Amino acid sequence: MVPFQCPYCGVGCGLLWVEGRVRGDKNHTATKGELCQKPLYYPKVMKKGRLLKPMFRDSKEEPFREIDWDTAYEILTRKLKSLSEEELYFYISGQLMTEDIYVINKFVKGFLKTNNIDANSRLCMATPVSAYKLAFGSDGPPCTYEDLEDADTFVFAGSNALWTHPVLFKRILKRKLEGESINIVVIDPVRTETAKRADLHIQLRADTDTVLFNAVLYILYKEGLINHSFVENYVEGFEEAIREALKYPPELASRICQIPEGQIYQFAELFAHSKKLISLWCQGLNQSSQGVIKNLALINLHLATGRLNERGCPFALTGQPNAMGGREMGYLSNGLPGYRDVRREEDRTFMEDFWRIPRGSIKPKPGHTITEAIDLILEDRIKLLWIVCTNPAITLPNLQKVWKAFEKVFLVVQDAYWNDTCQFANLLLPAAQMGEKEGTMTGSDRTVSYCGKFTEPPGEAKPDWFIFTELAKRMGYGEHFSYSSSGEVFEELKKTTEGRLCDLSSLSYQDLPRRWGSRWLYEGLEFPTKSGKSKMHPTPYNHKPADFILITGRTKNQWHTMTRTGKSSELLKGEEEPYLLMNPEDAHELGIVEGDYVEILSNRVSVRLKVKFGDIKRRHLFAPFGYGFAYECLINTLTRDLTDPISKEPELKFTSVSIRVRRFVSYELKE
Ligand SMILES: Nc1nc2c(c(=O)[nH]1)N[C@H]1C(S)=C(S)[C@@H](COP(=O)(O)OP(=O)(O)OC[C@H]3O[C@@H](n4cnc5c(=O)[nH]c(N)nc54)[C@H](O)[C@@H]3O)O[C@H]1N2
Ligand SMILES: Nc1nc2c(c(=O)[nH]1)N[C@H]1C(S)=C(S)[C@@H](COP(=O)(O)OP(=O)(O)OC[C@H]3O[C@@H](n4cnc5c(=O)[nH]c(N)nc54)[C@H](O)[C@@H]3O)O[C@H]1N2
Ligand code: SF4
Ligand SMILES: [Mo]
Repeated sequence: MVPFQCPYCGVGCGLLWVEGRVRGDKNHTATKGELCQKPLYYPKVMKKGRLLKPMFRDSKEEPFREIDWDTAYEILTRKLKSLSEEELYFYISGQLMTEDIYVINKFVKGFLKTNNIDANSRLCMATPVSAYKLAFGSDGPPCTYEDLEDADTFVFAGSNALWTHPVLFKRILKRKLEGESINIVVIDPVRTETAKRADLHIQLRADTDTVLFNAVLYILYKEGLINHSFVENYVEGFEEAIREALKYPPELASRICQIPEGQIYQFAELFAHSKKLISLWCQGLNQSSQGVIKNLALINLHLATGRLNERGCPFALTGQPNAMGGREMGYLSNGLPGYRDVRREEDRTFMEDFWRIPRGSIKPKPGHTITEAIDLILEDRIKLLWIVCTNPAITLPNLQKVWKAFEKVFLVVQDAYWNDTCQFANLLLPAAQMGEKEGTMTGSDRTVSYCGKFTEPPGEAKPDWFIFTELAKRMGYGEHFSYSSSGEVFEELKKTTEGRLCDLSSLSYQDLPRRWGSRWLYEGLEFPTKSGKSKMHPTPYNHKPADFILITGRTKNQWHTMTRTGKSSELLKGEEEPYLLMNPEDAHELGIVEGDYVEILSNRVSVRLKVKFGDIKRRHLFAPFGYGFAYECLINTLTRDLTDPISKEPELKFTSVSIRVRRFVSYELKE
């Protein structure tokens, strides 16, 4: 029996490997044995379609040839030494273990001396990270799962949690079905399976959440429902935020959001009078060019009503299983371990001394983000791109541009499976995955879990941290990377967090799972900001016109690009084909019937999709994005690489598209 954390979503369910089967771990403190379907089929797909040996080709026209690990390290050493640090770029993932992330980050920021490293969290959690830091001074989630047990109101904003965080949503639903008086609000342009379980579904126009939240603040202010003593003692920026909110009276907001005015009052009522209100939000609020503003507008409501700790919490749902661990290790282009930042001198010198490297080694300027890096490759300024544990040939926006960059750059792909990005690579490195290596991951509520090894990796696959350690040795940094196990990496990395908000220093593999921080991160209502207070922000709205709005997102049983879940016939059942969800009235106007194939156009390209009717707001369309080259359906050829100005997170949830119906009939002319 070996414990591990589920390799899929950020709920972070504690699981057990028992004789080749997966079970929930009843002793896991955060998730208590609960699990959904996805990990049950993990044993079946673990060894299907794996990368087994390092492979190389000089030119992308040639076929790959198998090489041994020594040759792979030689190629890499030569390459890394021949290029300047600004010509290198690393793109990693929230699905790596904390040990992997720490070693890679140390190697890149400390020893290659470049901050050109980013993670797929840029497409995911970068927005709430920025918003949390602006509002509270740190991006640690303020509450924990225990708060789901005694709250009476839950607001799911831009989250299809029944599909995407199922164990968490069902925990709340269970209380409701057992007769407790609980309000669930869902804010989503689509009547999702989650929305169907809500008491109040606010089906607004996409991207107008800021208007809704401002209008609620307007009502709370006008009706004397602000918690003034909380605001006076613990909040800055109230006046400025109110001044902006007053531009959105409910009547106007109802027109912009295209929702009944009464719903805005109903929602405001819950903020005013619930016992305890938790807001849970995800990519519907994050993946927007106004994402940080949307997040802040929701956080404003919590601060204005004092809904923190015993009265509630703004709780951003983490997408990937270890995006939290990545944040602890500072894996974005500006981060350093222990919630540190390259822009702060004391943080750099701490890490330089800790890593025993000369002062001034770590660059003070954040590196480029992944979408910027794509442009820099095309400008010939970045020449080597090393991708670890992510499949960007499918998941980055504006794919035509991405593919062009991938064709041009010297590309290293380090993955467990042959994924869609591999076809662009020069060098393929086979990685061990969950269960084939040891390490830790942190779930959404800050619980750190131990992930044990229960099977050998296939072929010559190696743990990610080990691959970088071996390379570092060959680059001459051996004494700094002399780890002989992931446990040794953990013992080192935890010291970087001592005395920090995310203090892991007292944890050890033997006594996990354990949560860092107290139940409420800001229990004493002291915030790690300059003033010690939290902060409200003015949240202006910018309207975006669109013909049809294309929303992209997830399916119930598939994990992103389906490298694992897509290989299980059980999980694929009912999800064999991509689709386009459409409002039947829009369809009728265009002469489309269910089952028709239509073309969606944007960026001067089109994608062909089968129409499915559903309850989605008019002039909105929804399509899942994870179906790759094998399905000839590359949704991210349609999305643009426009990003939020603060978080640099791309706008994946709002693309103005048009629809073309093409029906072919051929008649045979007979003489
Ligand atoms: N089954 C499954 N679960 C997963 C994943 C998976 O691949 N498959 N991936 C994990 C990861 S990494 C992540 S980040 C999470 C994502 O989890 P979610 O964010 O819940 O999933 P999405 O389907 O991307 O989008 C959620 C909802 O946002 C809505 N939305 C779009 N635009 C707007 C808007 O402007 N306003 C509002 N209010 N709503 C809007 C969409 O209609 C959609 O229903 O899921 C995690 N869990
Ligand atoms: N249009 C659109 N695009 C989106 C989104 C959207 O909502 N709409 N959502 C975005 C979000 S939130 C996210 S998180 C991304 C996800 O996008 P990606 O991270 O690109 O997608 P995954 O399929 O999860 O890719 C994970 C890869 O890691 C590999 N892998 C698994 N375990 C290991 C391991 O231990 N080591 C190594 N080296 N490899 C391993 C898998 O085989 C797979 O190839 O997509 C983003 N893109
Ligand atoms: S809810 Fe998420 S973490 Fe839990 S078993 Fe399902 S996919 Fe895994
Ligand atoms: Mo994500």
